[in-house]
Amino acid sequence: MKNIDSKGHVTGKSIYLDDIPVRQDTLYAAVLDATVAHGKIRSLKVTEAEKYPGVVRIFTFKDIPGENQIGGIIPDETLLAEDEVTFQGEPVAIVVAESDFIAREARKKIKVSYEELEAVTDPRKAADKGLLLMPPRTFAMGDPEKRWKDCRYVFDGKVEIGGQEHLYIETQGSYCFPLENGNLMVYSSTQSPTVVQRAVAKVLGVAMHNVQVDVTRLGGAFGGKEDQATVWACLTSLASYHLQKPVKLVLSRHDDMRMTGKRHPYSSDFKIGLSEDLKILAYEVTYYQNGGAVNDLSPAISERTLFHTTNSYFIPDTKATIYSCKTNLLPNTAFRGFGGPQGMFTIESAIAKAATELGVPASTIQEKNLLKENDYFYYGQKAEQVNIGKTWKTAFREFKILQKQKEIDDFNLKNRFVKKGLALMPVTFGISFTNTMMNQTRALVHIYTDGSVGVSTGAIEMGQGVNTKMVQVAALALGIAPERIKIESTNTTRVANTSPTAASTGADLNGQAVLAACKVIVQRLKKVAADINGVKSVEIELRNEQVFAGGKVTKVRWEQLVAEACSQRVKLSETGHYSTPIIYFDKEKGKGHPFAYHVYGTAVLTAKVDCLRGIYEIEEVQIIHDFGKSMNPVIDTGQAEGAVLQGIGYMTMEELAYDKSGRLLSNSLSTYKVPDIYSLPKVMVVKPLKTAGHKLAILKSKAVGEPPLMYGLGAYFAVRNAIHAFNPDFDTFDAPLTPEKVLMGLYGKTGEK
Ligand code: LUZ
Ligand code: MOS
Repeated sequence: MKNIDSKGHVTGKSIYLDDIPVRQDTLYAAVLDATVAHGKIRSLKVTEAEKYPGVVRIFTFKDIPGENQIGGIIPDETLLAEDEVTFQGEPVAIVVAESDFIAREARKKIKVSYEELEAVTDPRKAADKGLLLMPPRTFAMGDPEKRWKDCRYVFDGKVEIGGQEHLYIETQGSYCFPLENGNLMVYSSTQSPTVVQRAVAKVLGVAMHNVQVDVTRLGGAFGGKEDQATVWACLTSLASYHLQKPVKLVLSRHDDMRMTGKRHPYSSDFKIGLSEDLKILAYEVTYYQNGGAVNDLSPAISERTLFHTTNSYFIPDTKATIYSCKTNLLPNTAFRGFGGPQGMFTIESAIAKAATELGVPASTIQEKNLLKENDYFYYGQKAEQVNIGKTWKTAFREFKILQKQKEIDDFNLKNRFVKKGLALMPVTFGISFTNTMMNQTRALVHIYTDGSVGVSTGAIEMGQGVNTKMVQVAALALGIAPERIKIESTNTTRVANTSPTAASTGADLNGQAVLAACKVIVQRLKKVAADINGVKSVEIELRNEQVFAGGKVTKVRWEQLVAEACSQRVKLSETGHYSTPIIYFDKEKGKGHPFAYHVYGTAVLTAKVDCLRGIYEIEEVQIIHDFGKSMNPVIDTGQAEGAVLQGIGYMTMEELAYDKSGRLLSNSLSTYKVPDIYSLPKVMVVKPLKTAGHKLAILKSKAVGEPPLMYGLGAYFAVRNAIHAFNPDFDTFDAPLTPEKVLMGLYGKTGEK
């Protein structure tokens, strides 16, 4: 089935936050943000800005009627700075005016003077100073300390991996207006309506039921709107609450890039030990996560880094420790993969280092250590229905990897100034929120008297096609045509206490809730149909919009059945609730069964490097991916391809630059390069692994949002291997591997920070 949003998107008719028709008297907000990364606010003068024609009012923390606190996991984040700022881009005040333009102009007239304090931007320096967002955490199985002596080979090293800007097409925003009796309507560009609802209620000092949050769809999010949509919703709510007028705030691209957190950069130390026959016996890693100024989602992201420390490998003795470091950068946040990529990049670097030192292809070590059925993940979960080996073997066969490697070796022998490299990237990603409690959701299904259907869920459509999948689920469960089903906006008054649409779980969780609701309604309708036909309910089937009795089609069609049920006063609405079974996790011990299942896959990537100029190309990306039994191959393949390209961008060209004072230099599209159509590899193949799917995946169709991003990590190693063919001394793990770093890597042992 085609994505139900395709037509709206290509004709420009889809409604995003900025397209919501504004009400009369709407006012516009602009946010004044801190210009120093760390400092005391000595004075804040708004008089001149207030006098600017068209300005209605300027708000600071003093205007907050409830709590000046929006921290989600840990309450350490003010909505508006009080006497100190801890990152550049931190909201200090908001200007509300008759137009967007006026608000932005007046913002320039506000005078803030700061007493600058020392800014820390490096996570290791922060850790040295004891600046941590939370106590360090360790997961372990066995004890590497006791294993090094058994290892034939031991290598250690340091790994740097940069952050990443989300660059969703739709910037962040919120539109808010007062309803009667002190209630508030909040449109927000959020992945987490409930997080927004809770924060607005807290900031205003009202109950959650006073705040209605609604989301039609997002123009991309990638994790950037899991926690960081909250600020803008709270700010417009604050203004709207005081002024009793509609208030709109849509960030300009520049404001968005300057004021929102990104993927966490990490700096890590690893030690890896192997046996004579290249089994990895022990692995120890310490991560220094650059968390930025406040926690935001860092605790959960650190946890997922620990979970994905061994990627697709079984390593009997593993110990991983993470320091979540408090620096004066923007609060880093969720980004597709959620800490997983940083963990996986580190183990892949360790393997690449060992391979180079031992003079074997990395794939030899990778292959020998792939996770097998009934192995244990080092966090205690037994590995079941393991597909990593299958995807690996299938990739070798289908993509003729041995032959490809030989062609590359021949090419490198024949060409002095152009070199090629190949890398394999196996991926194993756990599906479920690592916080067990979040794995729940609800849906609300109405059958209207004409037989049309309205479905509400907690899922946010952000381009990933979750609404299309919900239509498919409901159509299948009710036995009717997809055209009869409408997916409503995501609204906290229809579906309450939602988890964010995140962790790749949107379709799984919400789909199960839709199924549950539909099943109850179907039972009721079957009873009505059974009475009409004088048979038992169990003999009735609803499919193709028709009632079947004892396997034979009857004269009763769907809409007649619905009309009859209604005349019999049968309830045609239902809610469904779903919470993932099986999963649990003991956070103290670091052991449990946190994931419903894992997604597996293997990618092979090839790169070509121009050794005179340092420019490169990712030539081919070929993937065997475990979609389970995909319920929508068009959507799922699109997700996989987009994710891979986003991963390649992360590894090769997207470079966040901060100056020493903590100011983001790469704060616009002219200074931050993302992949475009020309970055698309000449060959991009995503083939599904043939498998029956997993019973905890919706309709056996596995979650697809995040796992394929990590195939992109292979781009680093493909380019690295090409550089190696030219300069065997190149030995640094420092992503992204930009053309500048490639050029320097070709001509020396550089790249080290
Ligand atoms: N968000 C979250 C996530 O709150 N918990 C998670 O485990 C997670 N995983 C991936 C992406 N977002
Ligand atoms: Mo997320 S990184 O919001 O799934």
